[in-house]
Amino acid sequence: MPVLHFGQALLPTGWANGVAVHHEAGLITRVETGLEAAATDGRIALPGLASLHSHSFQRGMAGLAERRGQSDDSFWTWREVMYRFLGAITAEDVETIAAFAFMEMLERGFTAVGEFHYLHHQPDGTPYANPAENAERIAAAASETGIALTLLPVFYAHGGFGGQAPNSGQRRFISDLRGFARLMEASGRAISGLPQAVLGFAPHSLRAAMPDELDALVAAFPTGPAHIHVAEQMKEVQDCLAWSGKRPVEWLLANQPVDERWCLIHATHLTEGEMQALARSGAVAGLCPITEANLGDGTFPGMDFLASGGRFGVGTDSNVEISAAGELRMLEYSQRLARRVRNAMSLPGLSTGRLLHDRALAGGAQALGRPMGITPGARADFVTLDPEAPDLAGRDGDFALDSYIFAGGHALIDRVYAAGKPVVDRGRHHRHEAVAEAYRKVIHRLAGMI
Ligand code: NGQ
Ligand code: ZN
Repeated sequence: MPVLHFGQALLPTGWANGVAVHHEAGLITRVETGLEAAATDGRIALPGLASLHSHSFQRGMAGLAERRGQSDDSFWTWREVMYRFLGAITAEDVETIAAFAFMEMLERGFTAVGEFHYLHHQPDGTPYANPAENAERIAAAASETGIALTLLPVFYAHGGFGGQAPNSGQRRFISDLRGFARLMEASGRAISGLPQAVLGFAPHSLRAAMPDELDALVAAFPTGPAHIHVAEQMKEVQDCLAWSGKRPVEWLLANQPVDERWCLIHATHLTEGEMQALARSGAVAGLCPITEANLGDGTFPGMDFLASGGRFGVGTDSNVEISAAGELRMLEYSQRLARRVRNAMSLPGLSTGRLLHDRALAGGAQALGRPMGITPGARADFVTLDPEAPDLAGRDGDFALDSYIFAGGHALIDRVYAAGKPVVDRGRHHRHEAVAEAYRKVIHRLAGMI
């Protein structure tokens, strides 16, 4: 049975020295600790984290929406740019861009992704002959790069609260319940060749799915992860109040069986009562700190949510910047800035990096419906740090983890293993050149479309 040795590793029970991890068919079978230092190569191993929320195609427009328009720019004007960009993307492009985004995730601390996939149809809105055409492309990108895929096909039927008609920018997303059932079936086939892939489903938002449709979806798909965007923007809160008399998270908690299988993406704007009820539900708050900052969404009440026992994970969402350490750092800094304190997402005596990393690992695993961490049964996914990096000189354990998250970032990543195989060495994916070259060609063509 193959075995990997690490000088130090972060296990569910804490840091251990002299670690041997046995694995078979991509899964961890046994973890030994306390081995002689000479048996290991001194590297520090972390469990790979989940990017629990990604729209991989948006990686291709990173940097193209940072120019101020004629009126006040907002999330909604960014969305117009995004719709223009996706108008020109072919199925081949979907695969090329996803491969690049997944490769970067692996190079930067993520070994699993939740792809919130809504780009279902051709640019003019006509369905592909295969409803899972683009889902197959995403699965192929996961296969090429080695990332663990949780595919979340998105149900998107309306353009706004109360069943408003979709606009032309949304025509690639739209299905009714029957079309979505076909899409789910075909998506299951699309990922069937990928070991360890998971299928969930995702109503896009309360804007895009009506109450009776949500009920039908929950009845039709009773198991697996359920994700939804909610309460990201104040306009959404106001529109939801006007439509239903309730705020989005309040409405969802009152009208759907929100429990551990659910992941509420963003959940930025919460009253104290909503925040506590969300924490009690056991659902994961899917925070996307870098994207939320980029889009001007607002600040999630992280400190209070943590104190209430709430579960959270992180996602790279728009993929404007892909970095596991960066997401955790942005989350922490958003709280420091808003509350004017230090070590906000932490507990007395604990390392902040450690708390963020442990909680994001657990929340990400729950939201993606897969065991994660350096423990038997989980995929053999490891992110190792370069012990020679100046930022890590004389540091180990939580000081090394804090130095990675708050100082060196992903530049400290050395080798990354996915399902037991080394896919990144000295910070570079083994397919980096080919994946980047294909991406460069596509982006060159698409950049002219905005
Ligand atoms: C999305 N992204 O589906 O890509 C959304 C924007 C929307 C984020 N919410 C579109 N960050 O919510 O209508
Ligand atoms: Zn999103």
